[in-house]
Amino acid sequence: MARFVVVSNRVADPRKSAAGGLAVALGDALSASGGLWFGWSGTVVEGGTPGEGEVHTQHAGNVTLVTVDLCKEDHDSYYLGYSNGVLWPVFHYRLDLADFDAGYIGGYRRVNQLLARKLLPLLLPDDIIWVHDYHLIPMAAELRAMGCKNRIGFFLHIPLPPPLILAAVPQHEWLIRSLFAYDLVGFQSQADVDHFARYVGQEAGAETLDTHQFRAFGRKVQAQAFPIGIDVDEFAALTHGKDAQDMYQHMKKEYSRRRLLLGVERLDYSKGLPQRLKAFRELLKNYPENIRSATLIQIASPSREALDTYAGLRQELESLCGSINGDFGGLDWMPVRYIHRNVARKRLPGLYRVAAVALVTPLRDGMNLVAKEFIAAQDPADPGVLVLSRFAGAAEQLKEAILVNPYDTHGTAESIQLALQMPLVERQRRHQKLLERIRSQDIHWWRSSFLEALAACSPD
Ligand code: GDG
Repeated sequence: MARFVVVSNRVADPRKSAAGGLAVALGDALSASGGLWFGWSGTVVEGGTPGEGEVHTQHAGNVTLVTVDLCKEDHDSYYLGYSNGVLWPVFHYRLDLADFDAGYIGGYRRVNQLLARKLLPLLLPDDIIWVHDYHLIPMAAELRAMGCKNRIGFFLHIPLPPPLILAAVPQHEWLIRSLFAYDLVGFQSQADVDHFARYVGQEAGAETLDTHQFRAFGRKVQAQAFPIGIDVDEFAALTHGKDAQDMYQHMKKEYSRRRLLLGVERLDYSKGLPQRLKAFRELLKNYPENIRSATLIQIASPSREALDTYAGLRQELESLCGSINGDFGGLDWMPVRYIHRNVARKRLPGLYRVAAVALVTPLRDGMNLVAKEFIAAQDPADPGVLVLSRFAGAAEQLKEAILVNPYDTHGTAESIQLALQMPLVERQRRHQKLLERIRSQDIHWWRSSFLEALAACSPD
């Protein structure tokens, strides 16, 4: 059995329960073959040399975790600058928020080269390599330039925008050319694959060899959708665990006379939080029967706080929550409970289960795992309702959710009202279908279908 190597910006210790479904699923695959997980250590070295970084090795069972430190200059240009100041906003269709500083690309290339240089000597000839996400798009090209002949796959966790949006990135051609150094490129949704196909057709004159295969830049690549899932059984077990049960009982008692609406995400502008709060305000205005009877709990866990756009968003949210609570709240009830903190993973399912409605309304999202976690945590006998943005990758699969356009404040408020009023039989019918869907394409399916497709790729 070939050894499995995962390369991602951050490396998680798969033995830690806080690691989350993706880390556990990759960890399972790594343990099965004995493998290597490689990436940035998370350490930023003040005053270090650009393009250099100390390597750390740890062993977790038969999995080796190898991480590399970054100096401040590399971290700022590779991580804050190019990855999260250019690629994240543009790939989420937010050209207005991109910071096209010409200096960032140098750091992005330098760190990809550094990581490739440190990884190369650790590789065995038969290793199968799986690279993750937008931080590392040129990783295979860098490895190939150093002589690596291994099979290499890539998965993009965020959306790929349409060609005319992608073309706003000054290095768009170089980025897409870099993808052709992989054997297999996986996307979250069919829409992303369609954007890739259109881009390579229009901008690179690619020849489509079959539904999934494209030839351009003198190389062949396979591009396919592999919608990421969750570990449904693990999440259901977590739901019945002590921490989640305690949370459930506590919230059930505290909100015995109210219906709970719930939002859970990293505080990120892709998640549509201001739009959601405005829709909730519209709900209270148009359907005053919800005053005193519906409460929105919004968890917005801190994320990328070193970037100005995130600090601005935080202020906007605090001000919106304040104005809704001021306009509609009373001494005995506040409409919004906004929590800018991380909630322990073991407690989250209890919160999902107590909610009558989950609001998952990103403006754009690669997949959105919160939508799937909410479904997995429900009581099938009395399930809550999922209100889901049509712009989340998950909307391609989760057709039985109430799909909304988050830019349409009035329409979203109407849909939330519909969700609050939905009869039990209809809730059960929808939940059953949704559960079937997240079960049939869970995280294990995602991992094995990607790896099978990668193993089946014919050498170029
Ligand atoms: C990227 C793509 C794609 C959130 N708040 C807390 C917390 N979370 C957990 C959720 C969920 C995860 O974080 C978020 O996953 P999402 O998929 O919703 O979003 P991103 O972080 O943007 O992830 C996305 C994903 O990659 C996978 O490919 O679906 O489209 O953007 O698991 O539960 N967890 C804890 N406390 C919190 O406060 N413990």
